[in-house]
Amino acid sequence: LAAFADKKYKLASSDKFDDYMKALGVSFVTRQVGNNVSPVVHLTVDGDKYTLTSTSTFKTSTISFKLGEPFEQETPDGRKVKATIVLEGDNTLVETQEGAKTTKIVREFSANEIKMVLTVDNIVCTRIYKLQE
Ligand code: DKA
Repeated sequence: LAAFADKKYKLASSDKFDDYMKALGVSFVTRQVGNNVSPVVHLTVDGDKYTLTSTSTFKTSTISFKLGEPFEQETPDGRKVKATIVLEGDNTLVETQEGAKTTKIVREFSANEIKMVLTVDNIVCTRIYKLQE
């Protein structure tokens, strides 16, 4: 995963994100903002410590974690969840968020993009972040 660190990826496409947010009870106003911002994602790796930062005009949110170690996360819309992130293969981070609902967030890194797949209930949302040149 270190190969993808220190690069910036910007949201380029998003499918079913409004449905995903609705299923999580995100308010109308916050959904409008969420639907209209293109965050920039940035990963840093320091030994066994990973930091994922998402920056947008709405909010900057940062999570720091070690693989497989549960941590408290506040989502950009303000939910507090218990999260665990594991590495699958050598380029995919799989996050489980436990809160009022359980959410799975898969981030697959490749040379040109991060493919993010977010699942809650029966809703599968796909967001593609493209490498910023
Ligand atoms: C992303 O990082 C999406 C993360 C999902 C956050 C839940 C809802 C946020 C509402 C603004 O691309």
